[in-house]
Amino acid sequence: MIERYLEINPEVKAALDENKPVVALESTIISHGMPYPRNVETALNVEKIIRENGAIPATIAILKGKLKVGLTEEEIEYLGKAQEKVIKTSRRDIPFIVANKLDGATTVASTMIIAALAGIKVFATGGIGGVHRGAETSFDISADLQELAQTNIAVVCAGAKSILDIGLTLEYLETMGVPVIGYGTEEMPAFYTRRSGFGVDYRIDSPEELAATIKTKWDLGLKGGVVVANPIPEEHEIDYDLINNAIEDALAEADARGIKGKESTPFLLAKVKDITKGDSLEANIKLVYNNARLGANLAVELSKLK
Ligand code: PSU
Ligand code: MN
Repeated sequence: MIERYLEINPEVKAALDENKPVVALESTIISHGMPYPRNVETALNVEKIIRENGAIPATIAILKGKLKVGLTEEEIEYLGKAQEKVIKTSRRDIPFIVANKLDGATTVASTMIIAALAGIKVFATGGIGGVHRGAETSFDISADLQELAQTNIAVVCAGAKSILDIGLTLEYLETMGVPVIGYGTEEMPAFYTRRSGFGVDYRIDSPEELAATIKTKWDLGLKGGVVVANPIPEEHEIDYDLINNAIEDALAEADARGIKGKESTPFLLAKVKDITKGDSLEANIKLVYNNARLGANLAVELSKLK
């Protein structure tokens, strides 16, 4: 039944059939997370980095209603150019986009769903969605968190951005039983910065140990994902106060303009980029590369375990 909807490209399919390492990648980061043409350049470089590290990349999107696992360069270019014309697609949007044969850029939540349908275990991205600041009145909590609670995928990210309430995001993940692992750190990274002031649940220092822990979770039937929080490399970090001031300004503007719901994250990202004169975009690109590397290493180690 699912075959009717799912289209896995031959290279990814062969890799999965042979239990070779595959890393899933999302497409909202391409169409809604970065400006053209840096988005396309980044997406292609990420695929290259994954290959250089011994795994096969599988960028995921919905095109003409098909759940696509593994995109061509032309398809990535299309998503990057179309930007907001492609619909940001989270869990709730999938049936509408598919039934109407539309194009959708997949968020962390929907990329996890499609990756799991294909049999992929590792997914690398920039940052996950989370509990937004002021969620006690707005109720704005990303569907990414519920997905992490139920779908068996390890998500390698650079933590959660401080456009979110990092403390509440961690509380939510704890309630949902989602382990948050700091890669080489005891502190939850905050995307642009290595520090956030919040601790992680466990620190792990190698891809081998990471793979062993994740495999154990699933062997035990403990359903759901794992957050692998990989701090941005020091040399690419943005100054803590500088980025937090930019975020405060962006949040104030979003509030004044009544931006909410699914527009919130893309708006804040673009605003922070403008305020930092592009520095936040450079950091964003570098941390995604760093996550692609770790994602590939993790997929390689997982594929070795029986
Ligand atoms: N964080 C980023 N860049 C992004 C996103 C998050 O730094 O592009 C995207 C991801 O696709 C994530 C989504 O899943 O935003 C979360 O959106 P929402 O809060 O509406 O669920
Ligand atoms: Mn939201």
